[in-house]
Amino acid sequence: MTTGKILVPILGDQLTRTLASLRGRTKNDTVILMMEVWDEATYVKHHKQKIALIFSAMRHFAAELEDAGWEVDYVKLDDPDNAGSFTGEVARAVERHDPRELHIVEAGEWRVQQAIEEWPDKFACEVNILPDDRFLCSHSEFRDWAEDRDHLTMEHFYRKMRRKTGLLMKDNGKPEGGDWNYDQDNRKPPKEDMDPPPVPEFEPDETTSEVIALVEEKFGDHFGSLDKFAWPVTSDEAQEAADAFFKGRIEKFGPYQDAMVHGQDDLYHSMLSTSINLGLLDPLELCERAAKAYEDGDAPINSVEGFIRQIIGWREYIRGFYWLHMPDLQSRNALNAQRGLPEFFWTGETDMRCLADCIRSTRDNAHAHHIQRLMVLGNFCLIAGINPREVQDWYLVVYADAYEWVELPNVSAMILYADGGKLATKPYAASGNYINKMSDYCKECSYSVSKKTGEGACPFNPLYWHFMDRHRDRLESNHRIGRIYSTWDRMGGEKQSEYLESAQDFLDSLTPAGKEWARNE
Ligand code: FAD
Ligand code: DLZ
Ligand code: SF4
Repeated sequence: MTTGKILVPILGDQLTRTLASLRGRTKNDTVILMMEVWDEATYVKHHKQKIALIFSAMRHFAAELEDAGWEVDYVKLDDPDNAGSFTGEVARAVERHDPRELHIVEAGEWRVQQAIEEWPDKFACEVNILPDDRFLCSHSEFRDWAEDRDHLTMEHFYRKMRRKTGLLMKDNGKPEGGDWNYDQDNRKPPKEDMDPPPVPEFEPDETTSEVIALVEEKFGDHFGSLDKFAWPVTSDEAQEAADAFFKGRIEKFGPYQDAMVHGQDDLYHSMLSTSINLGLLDPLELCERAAKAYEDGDAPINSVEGFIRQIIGWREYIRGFYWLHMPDLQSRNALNAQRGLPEFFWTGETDMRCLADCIRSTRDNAHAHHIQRLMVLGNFCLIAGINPREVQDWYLVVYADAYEWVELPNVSAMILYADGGKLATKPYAASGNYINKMSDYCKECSYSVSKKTGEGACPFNPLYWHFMDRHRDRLESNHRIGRIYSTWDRMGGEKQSEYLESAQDFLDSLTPAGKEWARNE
């Protein structure tokens, strides 16, 4: 019989003071374990800002817990005895502390959860794996909802979450404003004189600066730049970032959600995903604040509803979808896309101005906003037929908010249709016309968006038809997209050949990237 304390490992994306494993614990009976481990930092070659953000936020969180009187055993990456993995570090901690029990909140990622589920057999103490109740919808609730449904329509799930939370709901059970969804008001193209207030930037303090130096030293060959590191790394800073959003940007969040402007990386987006995913901000509290902004007349319903839908709708749905379809989701390739990811995704060196701008923002900020991820980068990968595994790796590496539970469904199912259509009712394929409508990219691009084929034509134009043509068997019967084939047929053989040859010439000109960018293989 051990007389030890309770060991509470806290993972890098569990930085929440009310975490289930901390609730109800007493300070004199608990040892908190936090670990910077080589395996997590290198299973893909994460953007340097992503590693710096996670390590800095972890170190700040540990310091806050210590200040509050908790015993924290913090293992740094360069500790010479560091075992390099969560399991190895927990084994060392079990030896050091001889705990009577170990309490851990389930992991966000399937890969890590598999390792944790082996702990009860590996360690002598009792291991308690607790649900992550920072999410509104548990795994079993999502499974129950998904059961017997042919199609997992997000809108239906979202309405269930609206009823469950009461957000934007009237006493009579009807949605506030009369509609569940105000997307029709939220597709405004950018205006010339848009001037969103700046997103707060957080100057690296001593802890962050130390971590930045560590990342430069150990992960110097990883993608991305640390020069503009300005992420919130504590819950106070994250609150400040949220305050700025609710004060200056939520009002126009809705209408300009899908707009893109060259060189303007944030527009009216909240820029809160890194803080939400780390656990520094409570997603439900943010939604309650948004609902209050509507009640107080500070923001219109279309902006507030749009923001709430992204969080209690999309974010929760994506997580449920991930756990429902793992591990198969990782290897799905319904459209049999086999082309390698082009090298320019890592260098940004392309004449396509839209892609170059999105990749620049990604490299400099470890961020690109939703419509850039979906309709520029994602749309390109879809219609160019890039292999899903390479696209998944890229998205997981490059964004500071990327964890597999949220990245993988967005990439595999939302942008690539690699799951065969369980999430999206149709592939999000678009020609240059869409990008031209929603951005100012095309005006100064060296390609011409109005030119459909041949020299100088926007590559999205022929690629779109090449995609439609090569997947005709699968897509023609899809009621949301099938009608497009009558347009294609009306073009006639000569025009069709021009499209297909232009697309093929472009695809043949692409240089594939080496695997070493994403993985240590
Ligand atoms: P806002 O535009 O202000 O939206 C508010 C919040 O809604 C976000 O902070 C986020 O928490 C949530 N949200 C919005 N859309 C989604 C979505 N599709 N899935 C889950 N949550 C959503 N988000 C991540 O957090 N991590 C990822 O790795 C990630 N990968 C993506 C990959 C692709 C291909 C696509 C299309 C989207 C991805 N997203 C991901 C969703 C979305 O792009 C980001 O959450 C958003 O850009 C973050 O910026 P923001 O905080 O300013 O978001
Ligand atoms: C992403 C990441 C990185 C780069 N490093 C660490 C780490 O060293 N220690 C840690 O606790 N967490 C890290 N993380 C976040 C984890 O990958 C994340 O907690 C799991 O993926 C959740 O399943
Ligand atoms: Fe992108 Fe085509 Fe527009 Fe150039 S013309 S910015 S490649 S959509």
